Amino acid sequence: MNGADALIETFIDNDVTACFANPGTSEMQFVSALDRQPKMRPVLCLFEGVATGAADGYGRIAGKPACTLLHLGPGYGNGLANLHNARRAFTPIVNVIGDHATYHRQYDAPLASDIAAIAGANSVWVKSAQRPDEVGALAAEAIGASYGPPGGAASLILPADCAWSPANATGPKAVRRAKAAVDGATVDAAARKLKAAAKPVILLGTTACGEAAMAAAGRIAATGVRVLTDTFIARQGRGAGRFAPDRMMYFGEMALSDLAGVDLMVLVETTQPVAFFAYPDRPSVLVPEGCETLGLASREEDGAAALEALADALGAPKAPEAQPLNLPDGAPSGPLNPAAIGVSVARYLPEGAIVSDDSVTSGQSIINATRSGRPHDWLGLTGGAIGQGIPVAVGAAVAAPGRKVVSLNGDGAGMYTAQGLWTLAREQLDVTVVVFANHTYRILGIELGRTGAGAPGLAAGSLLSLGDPAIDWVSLAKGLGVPGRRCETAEAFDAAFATAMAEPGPKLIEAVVP
Ligand SMILES: Cc1ncc(C[n+]2csc(CCOP(=O)(O)OP(=O)(O)O)c2C)c(N)n1
Repeated sequence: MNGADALIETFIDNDVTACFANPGTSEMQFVSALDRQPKMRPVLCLFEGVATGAADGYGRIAGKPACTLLHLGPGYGNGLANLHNARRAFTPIVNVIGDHATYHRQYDAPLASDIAAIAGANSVWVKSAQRPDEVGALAAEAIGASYGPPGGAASLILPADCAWSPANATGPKAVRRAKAAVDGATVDAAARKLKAAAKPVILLGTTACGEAAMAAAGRIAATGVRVLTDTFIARQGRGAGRFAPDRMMYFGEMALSDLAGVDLMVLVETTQPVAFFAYPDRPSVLVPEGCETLGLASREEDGAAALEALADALGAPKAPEAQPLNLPDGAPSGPLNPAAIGVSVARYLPEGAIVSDDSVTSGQSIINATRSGRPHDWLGLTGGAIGQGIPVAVGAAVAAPGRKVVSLNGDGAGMYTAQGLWTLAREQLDVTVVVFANHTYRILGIELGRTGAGAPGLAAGSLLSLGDPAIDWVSLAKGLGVPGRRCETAEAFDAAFATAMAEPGPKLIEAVVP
């Protein structure tokens, strides 16, 4: 057994069984050790942003970490944006970052960099092995750290000599810390204040949107208290039979007008809401003036149990408020636009589907249309770094064979990590990729006005348009092994989406929208 074997054995002993990888020379021992441990599923990703996004999607669905395999600082750097999204989703992930052999570091070879510094800012835990014998123990530590609470990416730096030298031990079972219980006095105080408030709301953070928390929140909503979630949620069960909270609006002024008159905001596993960006003369903090904020549970605490206790303290009914099944009456027709696509998605999205959403301005129509659809899970863009729609779908599909995955992407967003299409084909994952081909960074056209930057001239417009040359998604997908179709009418999309939901395997639909 060498250090790489010890690492992989420790992963398997701790139920870490998927590895999203883009290897290099320093990771060759890890690659070769995979041949000796068939329980680890290696998934090749042709860009590290696909590997890290896939690990995020996997963790959100499986509720346990996958590992990534990344090549020194540059490999980690390529994967950073989707690790940033994972950090905001609190997803457990273990990054294995290969490094030069310990004795080679002093020579500052071309691929050398300060990996601990590069990874540190975005990791809940970062350590480098110094000896092969400690690799297993460090792996167990990393797994434990990735679970939090709250969860996140732990980064284990693996020097090549620690991987290739003999190792005498694998690591132990990882220690998982439980969420702390919220004390009864805090729950009682929240109940008293909610009863006394004229217009209270409860705001759920991304880690307080699991099944138990949502059911408890749905009970509280049945007493007349409005429940909202943060704008982007890592994983939210939606559709028929589920409680459907509102969500904080994306644009600050809309959020504040939506919250007008609110005098109490109870925070559950989140912090005070703030605007995504600052704008001249607009507020950063999205708490109405005069509104009191009250923390019920922090992210380290058990918000679901606290909500349950709060529901009891408020005398809420046992049954949560829930959505009925309400599907569209008929097929959409005419010009293709996000609203028509929403109708088709709601018509055919099967029960148990997973939606990976990176659809930017096209998304709201699909979110609205599927609110009363068949039960499904929605994976949102928690960190605002676009380019996760295809990678997160890769990981979700690996985590949940047998569930249909739909990946919704702006055409701008999709181009960050289009390499993920190849992994969909290679692994024959049951993922339908929809690309909203509006041939522009539409949101940035809106933001140009909102930031007071004025109307775009020729130069500014050239940084927002994707139309020249127009991206041919069907050819791109074909080149990467995924069959694709271009749809220009509502009827064509409806038919293509129906087929994609009925047949297994990867598919791409280029939806030409305004
Ligand atoms: C990693 C990263 N780079 C850049 C941005 C800035 N950004 C936000 S939205 C956007 C364009 C989105 O365009 P598209 O996906 O086509 O969606 P549309 O706005 O047209 O709906 C860009 C570049 C970002 N959020 N994240």
